[in-house]
Amino acid sequence: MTAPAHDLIIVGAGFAGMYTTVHAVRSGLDVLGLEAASDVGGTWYWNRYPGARCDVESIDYSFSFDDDLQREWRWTERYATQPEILRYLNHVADRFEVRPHYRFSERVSSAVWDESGQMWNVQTESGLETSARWLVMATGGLSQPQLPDIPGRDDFAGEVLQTSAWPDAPVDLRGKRVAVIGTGSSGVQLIPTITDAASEVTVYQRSANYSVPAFNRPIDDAEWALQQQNLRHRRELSWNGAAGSPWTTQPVPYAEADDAERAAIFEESWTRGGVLFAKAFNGLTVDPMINDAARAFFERKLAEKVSDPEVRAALTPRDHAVGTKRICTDSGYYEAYNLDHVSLIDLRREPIEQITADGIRTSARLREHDVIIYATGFDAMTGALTAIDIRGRGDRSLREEWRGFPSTYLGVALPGYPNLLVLNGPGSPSVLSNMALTSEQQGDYALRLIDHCRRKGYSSAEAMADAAREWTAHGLELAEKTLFGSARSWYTGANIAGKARGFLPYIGGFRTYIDHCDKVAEADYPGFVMT
Ligand code: N01
Repeated sequence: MTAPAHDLIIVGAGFAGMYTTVHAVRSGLDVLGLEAASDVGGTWYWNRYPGARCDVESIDYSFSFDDDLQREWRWTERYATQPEILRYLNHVADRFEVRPHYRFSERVSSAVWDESGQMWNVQTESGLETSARWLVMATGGLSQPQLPDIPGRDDFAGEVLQTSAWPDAPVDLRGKRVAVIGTGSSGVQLIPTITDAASEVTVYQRSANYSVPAFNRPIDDAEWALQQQNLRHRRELSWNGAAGSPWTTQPVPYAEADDAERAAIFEESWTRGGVLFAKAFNGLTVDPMINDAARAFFERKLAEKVSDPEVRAALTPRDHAVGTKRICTDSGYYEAYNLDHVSLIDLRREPIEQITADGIRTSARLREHDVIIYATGFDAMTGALTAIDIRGRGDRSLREEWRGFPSTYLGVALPGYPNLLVLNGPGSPSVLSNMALTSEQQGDYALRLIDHCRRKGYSSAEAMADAAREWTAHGLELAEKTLFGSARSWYTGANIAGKARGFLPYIGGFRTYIDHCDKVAEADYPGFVMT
């Protein structure tokens, strides 16, 4: 029987992959990391578009495992820009000697379980073949870009850009007529940053989104000192919270507040910035009455920002409740539409029919462009895994199985795929939480399971189908009690034609999820078969 080349292969060098690599090496495992990009960074490597920033505060969106790192890395803004986060991840890679364990520019194409050898045989697009007892997929929830299937897409003769694969070299938009397709978080962040350079910006919007200003600001020395002083407490709140950040919903129940109090709480939550608006009242994404009040508040804010009533009407979300698609976090998004050279095309009234060599033809007319920017999102949560030909026990294909809704145990383990551990996978809190901390929890959990098997002399661990079915049903049941399912969002697979529908992340809260995971580990892993 051939022995595996490594104890562990980790795919991906973003937050989760890097964390797991550092700790796997510390625990004495022989680790090979494989990363499609030419360097570390994951999401922050690829999404280099102007305006890209995190919508979780920098002090929270950073690793918590090393006190010296937390003290010594000085964030400069409340919400860090993509270049700053990428610098941070490079610093982490240097500081903890991550790179020597990775092979970069290696995109994994297949992973096949070898039953007799109890190992995964892994191949990359470049032809690299290797193997390991354990395979950890740290491939990210928003890493498989999705380009719309518009007739003539490849006929455009001008420049084509994609927010999720933005070039490293500077892009010069000066004097150009730029089209942007997509108004999710990426489009909303990008659009106000290109209006100075471009001679025309035409935004093609299919659905209006809720966007709340970031209220970003530099962190001065006094604020930094205070953050450092409170860091331990802040981290405790984050680890014990529902979304991996110290923020909680406002304490006053909606039903007990009068109109003036409600208005004040909405205002306060608005100025917290971005996604935190959804935390105005407990139950905001559950109770349609509270949600309607949030919507009315939002619409009043929009009216203050956008002067043209027709544009304002088009920018008003009509098809989903507040917070059921991720709220965008912007800096000057709506205000951009007050500029004469920025126009909004409402695709609900005027759908795109074709892309031609010269531009974009809608049902109304052809508009000529020099550049088209796609900000059209991702095949979220499952796309990066189904892009790889993963074959489990008996040659079963993950890609085929996940044509249906993905069944996972704790979001981490998949029945039929022994020794394959997914970090931030469907059925884990992932994108509903602070990914810096979920990555630590997920990496620790994977390594704890591996350690358990090694100590007990097991060569494989596999989730039982019943355990996965129950966990998945539990997640879906929790989601059904909320308003989330009503939105056509990437959370539910609705943004991808033909994708099975259902709420993909675990919505029961970060702390509750950790407790579930710990309970399973402490009871010696019921729901797993170990051999
Ligand atoms: O992608 P999206 P994203 N014709 O799927 C439109 C995180 N993130 O990259 O809504 C025309 O949200 C689509 O329209 P519709 C964050 O979690 C965070 O912007 O499907 N339009 C939508 O407007 C976020 O939620 C930050 O009707 C088409 C847009 O493209 C997630 O990543 C920044 C179309 C896609 O929006 C994804 O955000 C960036 C078509 N054929 C990303 N197909 C921060 O702020 C799609 N669209 C931290």
